[in-house]
Amino acid sequence: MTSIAERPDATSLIAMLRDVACGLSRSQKELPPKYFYDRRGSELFDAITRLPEYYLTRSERALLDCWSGPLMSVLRPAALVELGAGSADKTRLLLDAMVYAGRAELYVPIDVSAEFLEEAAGDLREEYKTLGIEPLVGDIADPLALGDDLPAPAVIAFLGSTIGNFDPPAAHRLVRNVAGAMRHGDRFLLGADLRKDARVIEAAYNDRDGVTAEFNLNVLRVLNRELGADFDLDAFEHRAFYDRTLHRIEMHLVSTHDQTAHIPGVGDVAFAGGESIRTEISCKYDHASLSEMLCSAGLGIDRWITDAGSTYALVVASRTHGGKRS
Ligand code: SAH
Ligand code: AVI
Repeated sequence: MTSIAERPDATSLIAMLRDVACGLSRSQKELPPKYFYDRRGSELFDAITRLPEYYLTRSERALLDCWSGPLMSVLRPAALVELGAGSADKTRLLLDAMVYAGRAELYVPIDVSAEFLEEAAGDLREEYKTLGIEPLVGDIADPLALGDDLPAPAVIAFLGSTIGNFDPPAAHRLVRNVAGAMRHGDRFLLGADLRKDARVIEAAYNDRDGVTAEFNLNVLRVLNRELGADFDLDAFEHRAFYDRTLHRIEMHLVSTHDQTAHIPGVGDVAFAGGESIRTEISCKYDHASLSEMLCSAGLGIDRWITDAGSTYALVVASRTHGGKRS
């Protein structure tokens, strides 16, 4: 991970080229969801969070509204590290409570969306003058490189149900990385969307205004701009459905007819009519599946907080044995 000023553009382009070549050569073509989030993709995601159908953000915000104060007054963290921070909008509830609790020194938002992160960090510096704000650009799937000088104790937050965008092995790896970076006294704060009526979930990813469809197509716009690809955005359609067995939404871009897209450095990629690219999964959890994942990473659940309808969960976890540094 790097500070914003030193982000490695050439390196990330090579990584993108590799991910795209690899993903589009599979029998089910795939693209990693992290490539949605250029500036426009991050803005579209923020628009999604305000849609009536997209209950996730509202549910998490309601929980944070109630629980940020009580949690922060007990944990009294000196640092808050946030994975996939985005606009850090809901994070302000945590930051306010953390400052009020009296020990706050540092906020470290981590995100792949460099430009958006830089702007969010600038706004936060204006709003929280007494707090250090040190954004890091990086892939949260990589091992967490938190400095030895990170003030203790720290809360590592992973909000928005972004854990759901990682398949189970990758989610397990990510949580193990978090656990590996935690010291005695640090806490992991995870927000996760819970399993529920499939119709409610499907509606959240098929909004009437087509914002999610635009967000989905944005990944092709990113490939066209960054890699010089020639995807015809009018020739792909948004599709999102809930897989009741795997407990996950799958988001696809479906080719409307036989076509070929050219990606310099990758070559020609042929699509049959009706063939799709899977652009995102969004896994939904329950208490058993979350505690199994946390437990296998050496974390135990301290608090399980959910709303009356069990729509969404906030989980506070800590290391069951020791920590990186006491
Ligand atoms: N936490 C915010 C934003 C969620 S959107 C909220 O709860 O509303 C997901 C965020 O994670 C985006 O800002 C996106 O850029 C970031 N993100 C997605 N995949 C990532 C990855 N692999 N590494 C780092 N950031 C990632
Ligand atoms: C960021 N992530 C948790 C969102 C989700 O719900 O999986 C991304 C998203 N995709 C479509 N709508 C929102």
